Amino acid sequence: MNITVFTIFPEMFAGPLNASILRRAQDQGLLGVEIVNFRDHAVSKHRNVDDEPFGGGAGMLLKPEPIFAAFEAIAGPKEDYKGKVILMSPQGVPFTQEIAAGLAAQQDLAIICGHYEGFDERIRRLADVELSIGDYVLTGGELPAMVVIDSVSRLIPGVLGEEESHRSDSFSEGLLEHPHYTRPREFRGMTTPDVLISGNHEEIRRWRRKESLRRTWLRRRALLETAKLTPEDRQLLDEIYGEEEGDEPRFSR
Ligand code: 4F9
Repeated sequence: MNITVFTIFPEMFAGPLNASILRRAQDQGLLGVEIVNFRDHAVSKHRNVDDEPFGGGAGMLLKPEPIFAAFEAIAGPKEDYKGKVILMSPQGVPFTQEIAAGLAAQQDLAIICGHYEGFDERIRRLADVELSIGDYVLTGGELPAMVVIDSVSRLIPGVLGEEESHRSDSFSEGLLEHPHYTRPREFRGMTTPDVLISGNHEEIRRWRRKESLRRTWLRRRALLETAKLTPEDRQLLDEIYGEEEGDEPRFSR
């Protein structure tokens, strides 16, 4: 996959792209990332990328020309671009694992990062999809773009190793993960559940599924309404309702 990012802060991307799995994916030729500074495509004398809003008001807005010029110089006319163009914005569709999986099937992605107090409305015409990573305001779309790059890249076949990819992730099943334990078996008086030491793989599987359901019930109840639940899951949930009776959800929304 090739990802082209349009930003006025290219230096922000160096850290995340040069560590760990994303670095390895690029070295293996599975992922290519091109960071384009759209200030380089500004034509005005001072290479302005922002201007005052028509109608007045505080703050500056990103101008359309540098972003359109940068996109067309790198990717060609929008009509001919084969990939998906993503605009990071707090007004976008909430980004989910399902959207990440859809994007991972693309050969090319372009990501436009807004900055400052906002952007000219006409910039939206370049985008196929506008994505938000959550309901908080950031200084710009750069960190959200890196979140999208990270979550999409790890879904490209071959990017995760055997071991890494066999883990069932939180959300890919629509549930939170069960608790995990490693050595030492006892740490500062805190013990590991006996079932995990038992060697009984069927009991371990059932315990993990139940604790995954319990975590989801206690922390993110709404996820259970959309999760794919088997008859066994419903039975496990009945046990959990009994065990957790009267408990207010901890960390729930
Ligand atoms: C973008 C916040 C995507 C959340 C961009 C300020 C943003 C954002 N998700 N906030 N610029």
